[in-house]
Amino acid sequence: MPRPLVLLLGDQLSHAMASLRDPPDGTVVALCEVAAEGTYVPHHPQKIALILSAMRHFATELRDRGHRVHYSALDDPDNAQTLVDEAERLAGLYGCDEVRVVRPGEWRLWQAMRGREDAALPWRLMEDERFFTTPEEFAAWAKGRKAPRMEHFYREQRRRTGLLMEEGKPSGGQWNFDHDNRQPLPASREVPDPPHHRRDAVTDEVLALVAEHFGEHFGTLESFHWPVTRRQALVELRHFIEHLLPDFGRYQDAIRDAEPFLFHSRLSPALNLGLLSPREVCEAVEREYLEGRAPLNSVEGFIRQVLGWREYVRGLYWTRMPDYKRRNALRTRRGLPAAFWSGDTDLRCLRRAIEMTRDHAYAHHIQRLMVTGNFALLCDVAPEALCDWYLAVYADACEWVELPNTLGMVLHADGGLMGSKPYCASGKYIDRMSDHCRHCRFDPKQATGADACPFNSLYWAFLERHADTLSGNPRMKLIYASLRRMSDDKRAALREQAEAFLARLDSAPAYGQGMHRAGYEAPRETTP
Ligand code: FAD
Ligand code: DLZ
Repeated sequence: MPRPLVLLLGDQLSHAMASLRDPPDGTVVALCEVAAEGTYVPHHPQKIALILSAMRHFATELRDRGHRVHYSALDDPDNAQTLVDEAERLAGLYGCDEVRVVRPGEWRLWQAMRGREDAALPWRLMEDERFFTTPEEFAAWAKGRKAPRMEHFYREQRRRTGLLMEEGKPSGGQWNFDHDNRQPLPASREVPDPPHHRRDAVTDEVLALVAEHFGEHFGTLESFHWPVTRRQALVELRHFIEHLLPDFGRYQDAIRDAEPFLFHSRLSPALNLGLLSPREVCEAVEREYLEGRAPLNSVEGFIRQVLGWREYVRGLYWTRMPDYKRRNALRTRRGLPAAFWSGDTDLRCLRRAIEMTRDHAYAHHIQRLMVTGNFALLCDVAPEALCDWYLAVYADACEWVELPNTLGMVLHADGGLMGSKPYCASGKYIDRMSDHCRHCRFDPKQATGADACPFNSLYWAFLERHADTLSGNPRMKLIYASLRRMSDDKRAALREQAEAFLARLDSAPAYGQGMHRAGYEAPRETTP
């Protein structure tokens, strides 16, 4: 009979993990806080606090369910401070003869663990069953397809799962209701406040620990509000369904200067950590449509994100790594703009996206894609610089989902695998979808001159610079035709304006050192 040490990672906090099934007598379940995971990129302090607090709460749940649990705290004197070393140290301590672990969410750990499958103390890697699709199933679907597009994958997923299907046909007669989902948010429309979770002693202790050990990282801790238990995650899900889902669709692409969350679910951290399963979330959302409480455009829009995009990016990640991470189709080389760490920029939209990121470890999808992402794309920021930033700063960040979104969707660095064209846009788009421009010193209607919105000249100069790679793309034909129709003088003026802006753009020192210190104050009163 094997005597395993089951290593549960900080984003594997589900009782349904394959490694917890039918544990032989003497199994030890280990959760290990280690410095290496907190520093391989400078994670936002809220992200670290979320993971450590959720791990500590989950360890208690495991003990309550009768598991024998070892919890390595970050400041345990014997802690080996890397996941592999600490698991092997504990296996020795408890006389275990193998280490069991479910596929981690990042290639670097997968590789390190696979390298130990034949070691004297063997590691057994198991599949992560929390997703609708395994990497093997994704590979079978993608096989032989020249362009494995998300939309085709998504339809297949709908057929496979039966979600939003009626008699073999998509509910409402269409697969996709995106055309209904692009409305700006009227100024008069109020947005419900997110739920406030009770901060217990465990979370308070973790917040203090994080402030002490990771206080130099970018990001504040004061507004920490993430759900750290399944119970709290279920409160978030209920809140989303009751207060936000009906408007999720129509305002999905909207941005508001003063509000970070709008009608977004904020469920990604709970989903990625394992506190909620994607299946239960999709089924709960589908029920709202079936029972007439939410419109189809919202329900389909949400299910497409979770059943479609989320699974699709994971499939791409696991079937394309490690080469995927080295892709740089536009051959860009600029370092990360310093403003990504300091927020110090006159571009109001960029400033607000970075401030929200700093204060909440969150920015919604359109801010990530069309503000910070679009800006980095137009400035030719190198994939590795931008990917490290996104991986560090969001509470939901994990490489399997961050990398395809950043390298593929934002930077088009995978040559068009994730998206058939780059999501580049001028200031006009930001003006249409947000109220930022009203608070900005730049004018989105001007392309050159001292008051012109920098997104405008950057946009045209980007298209001109990358014409060799992009002008043949059928989806970019119209825009390149507009560029060609411009007079030479106008093109030259746009190019000069963009070049002057880029020449003034500072690159960040390594990881924004000294940019910000995350403080932590005594606990405030919170409502349950
Ligand atoms: P909602 O808008 O409420 O969407 C519902 C759910 O759909 C999300 O919780 C998420 O699970 C899923 N989802 C939506 N869009 C995507 C997408 N493009 N890819 C995968 N899942 C999606 N998401 C992460 O979970 N982790 C990341 O590290 C991450 N990095 C990103 C980096 C960039 C550059 C971009 C453009 C997007 C990234 N996303 C990432 C996807 C998306 O922005 C977040 O999932 C979303 O903003 C989370 O907020 P929410 O839960 O309120 O989402
Ligand atoms: C992100 C993170 C952090 C900050 N700390 C820990 C930790 O101390 N222990 C742990 O098991 N996991 C942590 N994580 C999450 C891991 O980085 C994550 O499991 C891998 O990146 C794979 O997804």
